Amino acid sequence: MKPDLIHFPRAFFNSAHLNGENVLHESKRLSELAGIFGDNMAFLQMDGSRLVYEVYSWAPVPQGTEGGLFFGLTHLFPGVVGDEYFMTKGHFHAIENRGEYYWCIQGEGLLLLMDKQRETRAERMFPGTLHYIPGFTAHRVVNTGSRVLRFGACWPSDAGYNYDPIVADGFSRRVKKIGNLPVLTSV
Ligand code: PAN
Ligand code: ZN
Repeated sequence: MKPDLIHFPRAFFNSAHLNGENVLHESKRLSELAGIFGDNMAFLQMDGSRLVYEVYSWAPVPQGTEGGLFFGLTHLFPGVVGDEYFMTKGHFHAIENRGEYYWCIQGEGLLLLMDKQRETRAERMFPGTLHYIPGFTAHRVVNTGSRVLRFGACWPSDAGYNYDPIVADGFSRRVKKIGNLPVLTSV
């Protein structure tokens, strides 16, 4: 007998969930984001166990495989540290020329994109927006709304992460809540 050629799917995705074999779940709490926000006094007064974001990522091939793709779903919670909105840590890719797609599923925010010359621009995110992140570009998402911001991502399986330049120097712009509105400020 021939083996069955019709397989059950290996992963499942909808706007709020990503499940399947080899789906990793990571939680990022405030205490793990020390040094990322501008107002350290405000940071130290907050509960470090507060959840800032969760990432589900599906690795159908081993990390580092050339030619494969990874898929992710991030839930970024609303909040501020001082007057700065909650945001992801942000990174360049370890193989710097690797690009990525993000798309917004729920909520509202800004995608910060910083090139190697530290020029930062932002793209508005709201349900249905699709964002192409070119290589050599650090990327960070900021939740400027009052609901959970959910976004999808797809990136090469050999891209990796380089957080070091962000931990050392941050982005060249911050997103602050000023008069209840998001403002892109220079640092
Ligand atoms: C995303 C991010 C995810 C969390 O999957 O890793 O949104 O952001 P940080 O990694 O900056 O904490 C991605 O960009 N992968 O390449
Ligand atoms: Zn990335």
